[in-house]
Amino acid sequence: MTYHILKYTDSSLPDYLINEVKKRGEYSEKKDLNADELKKAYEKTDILLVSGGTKITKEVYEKFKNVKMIADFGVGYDGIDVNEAIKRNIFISHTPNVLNDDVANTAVALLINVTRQMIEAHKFIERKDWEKGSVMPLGVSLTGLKVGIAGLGRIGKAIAARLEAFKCDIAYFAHSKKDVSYKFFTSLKDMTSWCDALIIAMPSTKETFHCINEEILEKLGPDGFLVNIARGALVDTDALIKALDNKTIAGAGLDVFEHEPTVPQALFNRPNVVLTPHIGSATTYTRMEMAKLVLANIDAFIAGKNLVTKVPGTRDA
Ligand code: 8YV
Repeated sequence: MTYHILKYTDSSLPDYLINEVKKRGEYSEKKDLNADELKKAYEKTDILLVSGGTKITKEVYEKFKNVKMIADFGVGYDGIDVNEAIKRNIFISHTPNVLNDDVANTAVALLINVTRQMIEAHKFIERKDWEKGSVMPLGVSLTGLKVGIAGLGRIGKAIAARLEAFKCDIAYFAHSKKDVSYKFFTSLKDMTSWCDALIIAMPSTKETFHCINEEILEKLGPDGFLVNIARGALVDTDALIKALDNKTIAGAGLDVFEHEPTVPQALFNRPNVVLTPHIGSATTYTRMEMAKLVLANIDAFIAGKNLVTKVPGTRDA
């Protein structure tokens, strides 16, 4: 049988992945289809190629009557209505583990950037402030810095492992205690009161929506830094902007935003804010590993085998 595979994300996917997918069936991209072609695609698509954050709601399932598999190029599947997929007996794969290192590296890079004012330091030189005899304000050392990691899953653990090398004092917030020696908090509020830097590494769910709100930012306090490499929806952006305006917190390093690719102008040009465009996993190596895992999952589906990395709770072969 010929499989019909549709790229249903606006994010760019590696050429390698696209070329390999083309060898496995008839491939098209939503953005290239006119209304008529899209209608046909709704009828015949077997496999939807999506990426972290792509919205697959009940209405989308209603349109794609014959979809059998959703292959997510990403670890996060917050945009996918997983329960609806389970009801409809649809396979879903994602790409856990292979991106842990690079996402964790991004978190640490953002933490160093905000605490050591790297972007501001770069601008300081370009403005010739150094030449004119100005002095940069002192930075904050990672040595002994109390870092709270919200969510100690695969990526949270990789972040913690790196922070050990920086001699940080590490804590984590999770629902259950893990087999690690870091301080354990069952309350995000309590951990935030304790820490100097809060790193968000939790999945985005209904329960975690805007969990970083005005109250949490107040607990973080005027010497506290926020780093988010998870999902924009975890942070109440308006509350964050207010906290930055009022110096309620010291600064923020953000790789993810509520309405990507739009980033509120109010976050721009702040010496204590570092912004990156969702590049956590964006290295040649990791994107290739993610591509290979997507293909291994598609191949397992085609061969009628269990997926290699299915989304928890979804069906087996
Ligand atoms: C990717 C991600 O940027 O893994 C995820 O959940 O958000 C990222 O790794 C994304 O899936 C690629 O567009």
